[in-house]
Amino acid sequence: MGRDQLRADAASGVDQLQETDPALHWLLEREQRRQHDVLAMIASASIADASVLACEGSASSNVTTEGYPGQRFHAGCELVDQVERLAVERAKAAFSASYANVQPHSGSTANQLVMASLLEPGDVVLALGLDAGGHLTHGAAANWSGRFFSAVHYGLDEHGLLDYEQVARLAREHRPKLIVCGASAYPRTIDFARFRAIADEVGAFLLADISHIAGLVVAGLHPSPIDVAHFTTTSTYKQLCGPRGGLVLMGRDADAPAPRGGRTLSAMVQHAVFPYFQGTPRMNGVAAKARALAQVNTPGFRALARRILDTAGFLADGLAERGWRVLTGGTNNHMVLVDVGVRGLTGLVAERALESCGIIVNRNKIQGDPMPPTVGSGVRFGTNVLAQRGMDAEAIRRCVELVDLVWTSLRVVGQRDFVLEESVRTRVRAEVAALCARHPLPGRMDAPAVALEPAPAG
Ligand code: DSN
Repeated sequence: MGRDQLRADAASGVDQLQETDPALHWLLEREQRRQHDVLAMIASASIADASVLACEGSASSNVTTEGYPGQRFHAGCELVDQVERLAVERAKAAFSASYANVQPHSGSTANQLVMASLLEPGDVVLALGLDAGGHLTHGAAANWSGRFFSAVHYGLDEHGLLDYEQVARLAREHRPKLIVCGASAYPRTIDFARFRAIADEVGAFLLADISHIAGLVVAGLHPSPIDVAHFTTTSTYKQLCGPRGGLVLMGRDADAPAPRGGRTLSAMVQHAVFPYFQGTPRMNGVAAKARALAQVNTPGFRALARRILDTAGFLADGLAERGWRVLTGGTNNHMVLVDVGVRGLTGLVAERALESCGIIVNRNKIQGDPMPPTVGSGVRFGTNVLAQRGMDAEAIRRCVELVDLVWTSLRVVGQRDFVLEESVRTRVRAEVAALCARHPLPGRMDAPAVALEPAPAG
């Protein structure tokens, strides 16, 4: 088998798909083109480059195994063992962590396995409420975590900022076994040290879910929770430009004792991933994580993270200048939250109108929102992909103008529908296409990463 088997198989796979399943090929091809042609501002998304996607599509997908490198339950794992070791080392290096587990299938799974191994059913969990920007897996009523644990939720103050006084008060009152910090819709810096002080005061563990801000953390543009929280979880596809998947990371508490079983906390997590929660890992996903984790450890990624932050600032300022109510008055991360309800729109109408013009955002509940979650009064913007496109202040100013043009041109019909003149739609679509063409998606994230181990032969 030649050295270029990976490339040959990938190319012949696409040819085969096109020949034998043209309907599916057409859909996938169109999806790829769609991503090139729209202005995507989904805060929880980024673009995995071709090298990450090549790992995802590699033959390591065919390896069935269980367990960890050197301790598998199937033969034939010599090479995927090295892949997983590489991913673990790169995760530890990227986050300056002393422990990393790269097998979780998603960020949600990472949260579940930490919570379910640490807690007993009915234990109290204190976390940010869903309406205030928290995540489903942080004890929301609609989620498994809200059913199995007794969830108490903290919220935001009158300025839309995390209310640490309330966190402390609720912690003293309810004595949670676990406090969760981290958010899905919060545009400001999270004070992990303050959360840890509260957790220590009441004898709780602290879990920091940094799925949204992991890239900023790696780049040193947001404080890191690794040595502050007992556990840090993240998904790998949001700001790490990696594949669908999750990580559990630990710092100085990795060797602290777990509440039961005579294990350390890191051994507890290791056991929780396998055999407690997951069986066979997705070795192609682990390979893709290894690739993405190498990319984030480069100057190119740090420059991208800086651009993510800068573009979010431009976006927030631009929207505010045009009279849109930007929650908290701005942003310190990649996210901009806008209350569109105060100007007579719903989140759903605002989202759909933009989508009809090739601008992709998502509606969001905001504090005190009278609308149901399927409608919402807010819109959440994120700048990961705009930054990956290399957009500067001028390009972001154009994005703001287009968003403003769509929102101020539409006529709202109830909570869900709207009328937008075809001439506006056509004009915005053309300008979106021109912007996307001027700022194409990156074919690759950065220069080739330095391999940690083992050195590739030859
Ligand atoms: N947690 C969801 C979000 O923030 O959009 C999906 O990852």
